[in-house]
Amino acid sequence: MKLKTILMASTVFAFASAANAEDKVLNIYNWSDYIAEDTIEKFEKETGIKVTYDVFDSNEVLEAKLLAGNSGYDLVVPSASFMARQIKAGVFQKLDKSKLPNLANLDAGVMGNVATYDEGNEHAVVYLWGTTGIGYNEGKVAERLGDSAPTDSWALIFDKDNAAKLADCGISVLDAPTEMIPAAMKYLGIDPRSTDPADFKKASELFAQIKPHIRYFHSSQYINDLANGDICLTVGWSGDIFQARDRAAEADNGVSVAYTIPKEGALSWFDMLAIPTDAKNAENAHKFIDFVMDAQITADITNYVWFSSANTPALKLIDQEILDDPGIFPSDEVKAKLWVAPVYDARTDRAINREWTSVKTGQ
Ligand code: SPD
Repeated sequence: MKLKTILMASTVFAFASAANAEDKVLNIYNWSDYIAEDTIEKFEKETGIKVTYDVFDSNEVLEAKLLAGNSGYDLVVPSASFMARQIKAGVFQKLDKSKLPNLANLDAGVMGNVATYDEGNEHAVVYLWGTTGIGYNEGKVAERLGDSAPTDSWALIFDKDNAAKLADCGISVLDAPTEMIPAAMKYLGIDPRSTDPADFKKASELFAQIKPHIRYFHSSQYINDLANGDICLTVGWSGDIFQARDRAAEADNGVSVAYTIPKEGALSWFDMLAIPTDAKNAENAHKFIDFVMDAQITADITNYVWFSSANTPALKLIDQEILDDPGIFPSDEVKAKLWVAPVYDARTDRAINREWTSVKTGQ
């Protein structure tokens, strides 16, 4: 073989290897504290795909990246109500279900519920679901409000006298307008799914009363703060509060954390695995989706992050303590009081965000 031919052949080979190396990557953008500690490692070992894993703690942040385009992510995890309008904006590609044999593991009822956000479940599958409720430090709340503290009610935070008494031990709320404003509406007896800006206003007026007692608005810091006793009350996501309880128990620091789904009702939500239209590694994203829909992998995730799974065979592999906890797998009676988020159109989204900004800035 002539030297030129050999050189050309080796160049082609080098290019092919480089392309293959590039193909073996996957860029994931997921919620913080939302995966087992060994999930990524196991996936990389099984597939040889190298994962870059970034985290966020707000649907709004994820949405801004997706709508700007070229996020660089191959797999993201929007909540279903946000995903619905992102699908309309053309942000996600349809899934190739022939590459997802483990789809059969997902509960048909839950997939039916999320089909109201994604007709035919064409663009996404359920990752985990949960509720937005109240986490609190049992000792500090009892010290300040006594044994009859309304720990089963939104009154624990939205009653301004209660909030005032708990202010010194620290109150935080999620920085999530489409969750906090409806929770306040529910406490006021207004339909939490209402999209009437006048109802948002009533909720923001209620928040104005307790605002002086709120230490901060943040959607992930509360896990450690609750575990360490640095705050005593938070509105947060179910599994996060249980993680705080777990961290406190591990630290053996005398902090006892509890989670309550208020008796008035609470938001239940579904976080979805979806592939952006401009994903460069969609094939690998499909492999990851199928990997986490494996019963053992998804059970390992729930056993670590304490959020609920919609994977039927995984239920046999989830710790009994988690299955039996009504804060994670609520009874039918409690489920009947949960609401799911409406899809806010651009106008109502602006209105709810405006009220939230006014709550946070006091203007
Ligand atoms: N730490 C993980 C929290 C995941 C919460 N998902 C948010 C759902 C909001 N509707």
